[in-house]
Amino acid sequence: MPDSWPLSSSNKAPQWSRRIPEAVATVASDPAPSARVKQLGRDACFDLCRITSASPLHVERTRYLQWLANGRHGAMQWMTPERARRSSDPAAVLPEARSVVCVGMSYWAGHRKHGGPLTGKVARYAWGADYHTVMGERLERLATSLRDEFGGDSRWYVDTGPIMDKALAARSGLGWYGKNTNILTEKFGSFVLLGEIITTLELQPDEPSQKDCGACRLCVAACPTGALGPDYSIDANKCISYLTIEHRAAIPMELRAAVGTWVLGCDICQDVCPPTMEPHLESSAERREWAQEMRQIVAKTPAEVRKRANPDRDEMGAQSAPLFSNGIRQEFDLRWLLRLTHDQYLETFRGTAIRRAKVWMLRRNAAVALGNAGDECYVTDLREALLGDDHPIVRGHAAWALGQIGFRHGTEAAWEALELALAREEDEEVGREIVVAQAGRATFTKPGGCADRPAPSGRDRSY
Ligand code: B12
Ligand code: SF4
Ligand code: SF4
Repeated sequence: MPDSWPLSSSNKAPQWSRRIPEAVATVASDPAPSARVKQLGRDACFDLCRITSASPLHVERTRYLQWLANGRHGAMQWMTPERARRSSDPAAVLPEARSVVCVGMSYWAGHRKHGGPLTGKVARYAWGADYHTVMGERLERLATSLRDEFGGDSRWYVDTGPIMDKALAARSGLGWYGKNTNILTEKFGSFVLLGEIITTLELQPDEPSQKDCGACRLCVAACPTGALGPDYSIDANKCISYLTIEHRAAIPMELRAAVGTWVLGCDICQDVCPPTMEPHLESSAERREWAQEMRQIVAKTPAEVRKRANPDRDEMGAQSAPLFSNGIRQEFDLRWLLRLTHDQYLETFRGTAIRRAKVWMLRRNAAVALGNAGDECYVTDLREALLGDDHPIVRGHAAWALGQIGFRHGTEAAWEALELALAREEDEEVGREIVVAQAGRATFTKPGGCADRPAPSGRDRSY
């Protein structure tokens, strides 16, 4: 029990809060406990805390089922109609549920510092410690405080179970649905991770936000794979985040060029979002610089967003310091990643959200990024992966990357490596990848190379 109790002059919790049986604890009619709940949310180090009822999310359920029926979930087999039904009803996980306390934690950790062509980019949410752990500890603390002060029963989630984090957050007014399909908040934009406590306490619900994206559709225009529809929906099959983290197979060939040098997740549709970036742009010079960068991204300029002038000025998000207490990993040396061993993987990524991707997937992603970086100096590394990696998908993607480099520069060593590998390769699928990669050779007519030559599958968004 904390020292101060806002409703009681005696600084003690009212006795009724302890005597009320768990399932029927009600504090709804008096708005003060809701205010106290939010205070407890702040005490538990959440940046945002709002309340919604535990009633089912009918509209969202219908949209979710439709989304699944359209196959938008790709190969995320765990996303089933049954799960959609459960996820859209808090009572499915706690039958006596009355309210949901929605929380948000900003994960802004400063502007991205671009390390150059040899590095692969990591999405911001994974720059530090695993948010499931950091937020999980805080949710546990908040749930305990709620039980201690008001009684009741509860369950908490932070992307850890069948519950629609975004839909609940939107209904609580914590933020609103953006066309990039993330929840945008007034203070931190969409760089906010979400969690919630489903509780039997009956609390005064907050109103949803009245905000929306209006006529803006920058994220839709900027997404390099065309994954975002104009109707607030995403096709996960095309999303780089899905392809690099969730997709446990070969990345479709026609999407590889668009993946660029992302090796884990993607932030493009948030980086271009004005309400997301505005809170983090502190001077008019920064705003101008951002606007210029965004114009480049939307125009699909292949150049990396340039390094910012004064990276040290960047600040952490309000309550997110523990996420980054062991340092920030926003990019990886691609050569290192391409050779990543299981031991290195376990050691380097212990306690991070990066572990969601398997070790071979990170090597696969590194191969794609090296192919897209397209520099001849990577041929030796890719050759080694093509001839020696124990995972066929990594070998196949190394072949693709060599084909990209060969096509761009006419690098003889790239063609030789492919030829040698074809003679040795026993896996049929890898053999096919090699043959496709070799096809670029026939169309290469300019020995000596031309760095400006577009990649064969290009950055065309017509797929
Ligand atoms: C599956 C999943 C993914 C999938 C699918 C993404 C998606 N947008 O659903 C993939 C792998 C692609 C993904 C990627 C990312 N994810 Co994710 N992901 C999830 C997860 C586990 C489930 C989401 C889900 O149920 N999707 C299914 C669809 C049907 O749900 P939906 O988007 O809510 O669909 C709604 C809209 O389409 C809307 N809608 C449809 N029509 C209309 C019309 C109007 C007018 C309106 C308003 C709405 C609307 O209604 C639908 C139903 O509510 C959640 C955690 C959770 N348990 O909720 C995290 C979660 C959504 N992810 C998160 C993050 C951080 C990311 C990434 C940013 C990571 C990264 N940088 O790489 C990217 C963002 C990509 C993107 N643009 O969305 C955060 C988002 C936080 C936030 N502020 O919104 C979540 C909430 C995790 C968390 N607890 O913080 N993710
Ligand atoms: S995360 Fe990247 S690929 Fe996915 S929708 Fe956003 S911009 Fe497109
Ligand atoms: S970029 Fe524009 S359309 Fe997309 S989420 Fe942000 S405000 Fe909405």
